[in-house]
Amino acid sequence: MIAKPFITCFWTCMAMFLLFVGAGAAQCARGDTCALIVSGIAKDPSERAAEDRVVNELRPYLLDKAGVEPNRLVVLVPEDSSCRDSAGQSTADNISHAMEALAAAAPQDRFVFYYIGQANAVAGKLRFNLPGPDGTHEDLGAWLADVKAGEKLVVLDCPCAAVAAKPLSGPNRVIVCASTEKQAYGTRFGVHFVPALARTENDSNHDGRISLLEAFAATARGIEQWYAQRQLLPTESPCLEDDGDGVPSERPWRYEINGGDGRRAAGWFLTPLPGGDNG
Ligand SMILES: [Ca+2]
Ligand SMILES: [Ca+2]
Repeated sequence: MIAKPFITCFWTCMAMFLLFVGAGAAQCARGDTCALIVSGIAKDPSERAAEDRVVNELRPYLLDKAGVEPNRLVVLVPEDSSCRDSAGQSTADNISHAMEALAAAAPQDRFVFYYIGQANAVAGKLRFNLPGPDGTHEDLGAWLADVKAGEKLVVLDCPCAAVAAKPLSGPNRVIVCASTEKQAYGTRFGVHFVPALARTENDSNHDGRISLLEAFAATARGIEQWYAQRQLLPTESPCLEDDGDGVPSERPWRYEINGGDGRRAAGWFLTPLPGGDNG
């Protein structure tokens, strides 16, 4: 008789194998978007539930609205996530494998990395709190360097996120941080940001599409109002870096007046044009 733990382990390994084969088998075609969603450890069940809601909303947005092919989207979550049945486990090793599988994207492609979960800053390094060993922003930087997609969007929906803004910044990159370097509390960024990506009233320049910058601006307003309504001092100040100098701005929507960050995000759309062009 075969022991039950062996059978469980066998099917777990098979599921992981199929996940990564699926991710790697059909690499991005011309002008496509590849995406990796990683949910790290949550500090309590209510934070876990909030993170799962964001993952559960972001995944269909990417598949249905942004036109990401199912085999070009990888979702990794911890064991205690309610999304676990349809996702791999978010260990540093699995993130590395997923990045490798998606790395062969063409220069015309775009890559989206979204981290949501706990993190902390130790000795100037942002540490993503993952099941098993933590990952650092240095690990993420090395993985990103191998991704050949020409445009990269990195969303760090976690405490102390801006610690990673400078080391991860670069040409053709938009780095979205849910918090400044000193803000060490859990973030609510994704709860506002993911719905904002699809909310038509956020099309503030009335061009028929919601840019990354428009969604970011709506998110910053939503977070400010959330704290004001509860008469709480905000513990998170979202900021965005896209001009390559490594210094993020908390008001990137003022780029036409102030210069600096915001211009690239204003031209970044996750939803393709009717003809399929991302431009
Ligand atoms: Ca618009
Ligand atoms: Ca900047």
